[in-house]
Amino acid sequence: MQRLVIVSNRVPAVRDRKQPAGGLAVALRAAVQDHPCLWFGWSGQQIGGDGADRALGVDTVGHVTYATIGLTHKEYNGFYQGYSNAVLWPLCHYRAGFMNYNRHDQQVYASVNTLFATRLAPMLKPDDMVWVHDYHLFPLGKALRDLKVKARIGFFLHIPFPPWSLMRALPEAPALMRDLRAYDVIGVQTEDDARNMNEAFAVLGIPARARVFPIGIDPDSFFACACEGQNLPQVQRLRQDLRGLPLIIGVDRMDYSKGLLERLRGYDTFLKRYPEYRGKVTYLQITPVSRGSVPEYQSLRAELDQIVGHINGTYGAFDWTPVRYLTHPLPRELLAAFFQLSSAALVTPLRDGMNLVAKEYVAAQVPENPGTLILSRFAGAAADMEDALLVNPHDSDEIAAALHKALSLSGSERRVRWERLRAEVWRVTAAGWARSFIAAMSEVRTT
Ligand code: GDG
Repeated sequence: MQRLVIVSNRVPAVRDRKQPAGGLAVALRAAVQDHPCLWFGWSGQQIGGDGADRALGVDTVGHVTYATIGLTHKEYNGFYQGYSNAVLWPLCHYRAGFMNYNRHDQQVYASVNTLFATRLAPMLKPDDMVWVHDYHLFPLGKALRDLKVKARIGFFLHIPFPPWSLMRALPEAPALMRDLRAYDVIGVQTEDDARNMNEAFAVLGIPARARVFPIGIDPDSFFACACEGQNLPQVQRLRQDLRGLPLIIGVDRMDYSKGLLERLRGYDTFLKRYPEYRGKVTYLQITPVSRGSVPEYQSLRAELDQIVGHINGTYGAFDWTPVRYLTHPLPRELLAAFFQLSSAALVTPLRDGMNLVAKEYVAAQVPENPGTLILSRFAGAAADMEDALLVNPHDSDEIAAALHKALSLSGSERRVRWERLRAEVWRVTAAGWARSFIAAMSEVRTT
């Protein structure tokens, strides 16, 4: 059995290695169960000094070996906060105006990729399948090839890939595209992303390489989690509090790509335009703070605080809070149970590679009384979830109208929409995603 080597910026924290907490770790669980596996990446720790004597942390759980290194403060700032999160992230989410570009951070980004390659290469065997994840590591494949690594190397981009006319705002874009030639397989989330990336390759005279591998969730385990969670005391308290009135839910990292301000404006418009819902509906927005030291994220938080205060101050009553707004994460089981309790979910990113919350919301519903998904047309998930109420997340009137529709649909209309969405969420799963990417890597001939 060939070994799978996963490389991602973050590696599941030690406490999560038996039961991964979420995101990438959950999606890859199926893959790591089928193969002996080495998982390499950043430990999440910042280390002092210049990193010359940094240690490799090694920990084995079952048949997965986790190997991690720390990053110096300079590397953390330039590679992670700087070039990855303040240049590549906004650009790939079509927000070139939010780019905070400087050459120093770009050099640190390149050097951390070289560092990853230098520490990983000695651990690799020629018949390994190396699977590199996401925008932090665009040049890693090339850095590994420079070190004469012969193993198969694949790359999956979790976030969108913009059109070349936008991507070329990045001074290194042509070099980045050329570096991608080092990968044997390149995967993206949607047809749009593949077309954009392949057009960029074409401009540079590089053969089209990007293929579509949409990511999914583990819907059976998420549904089980949502059902088990119904017995949690917090869920029972929320249910009592609601007194049978509908709950609308939103769950997103605090990120400008998620369309949170626009969504709250949509809810504001909803309460303005449909006053009969005042006091008759509650919106719960769970928004764990993320990347809190990047300036754009700090100003987003201030604006969110302001608009939530505005809505609650304008429409609230002594016994009714229109928006319940949390900025800390909740346990997965509670989240899943809250999804099941909600009549509608607002998933309205301005851009999103896929958006797993949309799929989790569908997976959590019970067939007798499913809730309604309101989904942005600009989430990758929208490509295969046309039975959601699709909205333009910039249009607060459309969000308001969708909320009104979601809360007025008959039981049979909700069930018809949900059953089609359900089929889709069970068709494209995390396990299937991992299996098809690994199958594509296995098909590559090695010399
Ligand atoms: C990137 C791409 C792509 C959120 N709050 C809590 C919590 N979460 C969980 C959700 C979901 C995950 O985090 C978020 O996944 P998304 O897909 O929605 O978004 P990103 O984090 O931006 O992920 C995205 C994804 O990669 C996979 O390829 O779909 O487009 O941007 O699972 O439930 N989990 C817990 N508490 C919270 O408060 N436990």
